[in-house]
Amino acid sequence: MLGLKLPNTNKKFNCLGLRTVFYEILEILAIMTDKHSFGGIESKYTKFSTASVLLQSIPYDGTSTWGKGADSAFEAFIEASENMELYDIETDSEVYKKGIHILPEIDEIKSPEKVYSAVYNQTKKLLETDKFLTFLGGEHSISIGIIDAFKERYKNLTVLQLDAHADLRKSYNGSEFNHACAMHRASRSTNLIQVGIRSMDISEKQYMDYDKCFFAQEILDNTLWMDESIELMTDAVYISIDLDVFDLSIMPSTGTPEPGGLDWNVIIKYLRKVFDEKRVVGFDIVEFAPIKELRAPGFLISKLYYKLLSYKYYVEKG
Ligand SMILES: [Mn+2]
Repeated sequence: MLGLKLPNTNKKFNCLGLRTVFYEILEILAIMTDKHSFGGIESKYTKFSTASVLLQSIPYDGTSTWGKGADSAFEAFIEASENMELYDIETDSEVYKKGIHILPEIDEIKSPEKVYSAVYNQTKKLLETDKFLTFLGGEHSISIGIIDAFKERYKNLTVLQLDAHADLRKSYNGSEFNHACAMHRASRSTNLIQVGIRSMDISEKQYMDYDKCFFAQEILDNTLWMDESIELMTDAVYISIDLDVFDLSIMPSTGTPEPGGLDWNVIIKYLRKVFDEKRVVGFDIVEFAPIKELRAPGFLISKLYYKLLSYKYYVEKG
């Protein structure tokens, strides 16, 4: 057997087993970046060629106003996932067997504009694979390039934004690609549904569609909003989850935490309904800024990620 011993790893890489040079390069990059695997799953479930799910890390943290740290999110997320049970009670499934491949991270950081282009171009390429695309930030500005690529692929795209902040500013600190503008473009060119909002600037009112915005204070004491918001969605839904949608008591590790947020069980119940009734075409989870010595938020995020995959493959109807 031909084997290639790579630096800094004990893993033997078998060059004969892979179908194309493209796949080989991706596998080599994955081993060399030594990111472990999501959930510590065996290598037979992490190969690009056979995985149903692609996980793209975009650690960009350049425009965060404070609470920097979204750039160390991926490592903390993966570390927590390695200690998580991989059997999901609710769906009676082990979705990791669909295969989860971690792509080399997008490491562009020069400017918000350059990050936007890098993310947009990479997402365009990934959309050609027909695999299920998932993204982990990084700050919320990374969603702009992703959504621009998705809306070209899926006409009539709904973007479901779970967030404490409206993120509708046209530009901020001199850039349209600032995290405070994460949903401005989506609000102009997609069917944007906003859930959990409890903080915004008065200048954002002009861009907000109040019929499609479900403010936190209006949804905390009832569940009517779940069906109401889903009725407003087109069939193809891209989900963008800013972790500050959760209450800060359970998710303090974000760039700009806000009190009065949503509970884990409420968000999970809602997301399950969305997967049950719509076709979710991809999602991102952003604004994780790990706090040293505080491990619970990493577990929440890895569980959230895994729940979304379980719903995709075991709740969504063909
Ligand atoms: Mn936010």
